[in-house]
Amino acid sequence: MKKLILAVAIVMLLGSSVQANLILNPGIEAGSGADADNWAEGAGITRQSGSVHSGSSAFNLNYNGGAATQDVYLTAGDYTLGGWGMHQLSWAGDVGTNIEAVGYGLVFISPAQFQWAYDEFDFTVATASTVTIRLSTAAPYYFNPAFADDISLTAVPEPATMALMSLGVVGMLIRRKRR
Ligand SMILES: [Ca+2]
Repeated sequence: MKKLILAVAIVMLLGSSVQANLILNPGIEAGSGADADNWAEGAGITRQSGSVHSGSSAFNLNYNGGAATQDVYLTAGDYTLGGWGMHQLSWAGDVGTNIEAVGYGLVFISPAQFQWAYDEFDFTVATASTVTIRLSTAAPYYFNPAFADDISLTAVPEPATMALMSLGVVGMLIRRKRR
């Protein structure tokens, strides 16, 4: 029974390692002043501490159409890109945060004023390549910036891989019992 619990723990550990976040500095915590580590900031984009989803820093994406970007090398497969967005405009619907995998799609987050909201989308990379993750303000209005925090890019574990890993662990257990 102990071995079975161990086996389940191993499979869960392997599964979670497959789903590790591929974004560096995903919570915009690391950096120096307005400059966030691992991200390239366009004009007016700042790492700031006035409005955050978690921790002590997040991106202010400003209102001038600029963006914060990070390039990630992805092998072929399915991925989920998500994150948290917030904006300061008193009406929703046409202002918010774009979280984009350039060339693959984006999710537009437009909650009520000052409310943080999470959203995500799935995309498929056909051949291994470098993909640019881009955070920007949608339909910017003067002095009504949008914000972004806690960006997450994870590989979607293939059911076949998970099944094979489980079978392998069960096989090891059966062999041990026979000895
Ligand atoms: Ca943060």
